Amino acid sequence: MARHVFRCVDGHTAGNPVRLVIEGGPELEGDSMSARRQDFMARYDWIRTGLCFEPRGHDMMSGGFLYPPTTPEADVGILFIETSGCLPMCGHGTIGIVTFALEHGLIKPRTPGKVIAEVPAGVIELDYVQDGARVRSVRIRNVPSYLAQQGIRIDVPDFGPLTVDVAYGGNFYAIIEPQGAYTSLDDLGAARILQLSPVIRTLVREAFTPIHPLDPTIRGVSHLLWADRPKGEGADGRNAVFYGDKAIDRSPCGTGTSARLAHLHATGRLAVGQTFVHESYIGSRFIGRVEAETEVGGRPAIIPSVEGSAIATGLNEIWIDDEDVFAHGFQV
Ligand code: PYC
Repeated sequence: MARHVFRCVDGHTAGNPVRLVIEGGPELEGDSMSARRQDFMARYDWIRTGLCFEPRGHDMMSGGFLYPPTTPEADVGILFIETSGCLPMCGHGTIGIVTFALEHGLIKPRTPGKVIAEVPAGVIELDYVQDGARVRSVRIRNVPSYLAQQGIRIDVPDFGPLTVDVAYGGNFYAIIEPQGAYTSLDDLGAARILQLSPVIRTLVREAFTPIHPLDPTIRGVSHLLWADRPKGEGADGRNAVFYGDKAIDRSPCGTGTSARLAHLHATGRLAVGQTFVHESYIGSRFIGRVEAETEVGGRPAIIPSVEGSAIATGLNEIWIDDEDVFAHGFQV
């Protein structure tokens, strides 16, 4: 019998789960976090499904592992896992992982208040505010984000036509703004979002395959962002981000917010220096900002930043036992 033991700090960022594995992660091969992501997917995906799917996880489960970075400028390397796969970048995950790692002394930043992290999508800078043992907030200066395609027309059965844009913020997002049969998130409701989103994602995938110009392993629309007008006071926009097969992000989604900032900037609706307070489906918030203009592979892009906070909910020792018929998890 083999029992694989994973010691984790569990918690959440703005309501969405973060499971940071602090012991038990596999050794990975590769000379970058992107190459290690490929190695993890090829040899250890059972760890992701075992930790994220039922019975140890649930539809929204998300988390990651810490690794020594492969580049000397970084303090830490991060590998993300989620029900939808092994993401190039995860914003709510980064905020949670860095918060819990700092609180447990697992990252030793060279400059207090700053962490440089190498993630599969690139190198990101994080500013954090610590108050005693608690990390109060983390601001991610994210990878260059850009509008990849505008005006993709699809016809959604039992719903009607939609025109969607695709933007990159660490993952590729199909962004759906209110139009036609989509009047607002509240009119649509969670059950209908979960029913329509996989159908829409398939239609968008049939129409367009984005490929990152600098890292072709990052390709394809993985997530949907239903954009909406703000609901709460002081917010600038609201969203429901769909991922995996059945998840609506409980946080405003860090990479989704980055993609949305790039989308709004590219369409002349958000200037450099402007902030954008983004509300999640449950009303939690991230503060986004367009930090600078840049380019990626010759395309106009922005550097977005996203600020939020996370809280640990407990330590969790999780066993994956080879004799368990559900060792690698299941989805219904
Ligand atoms: O915060 O970037 C994010 C994210 C991706 C998927 C779920 N959350």
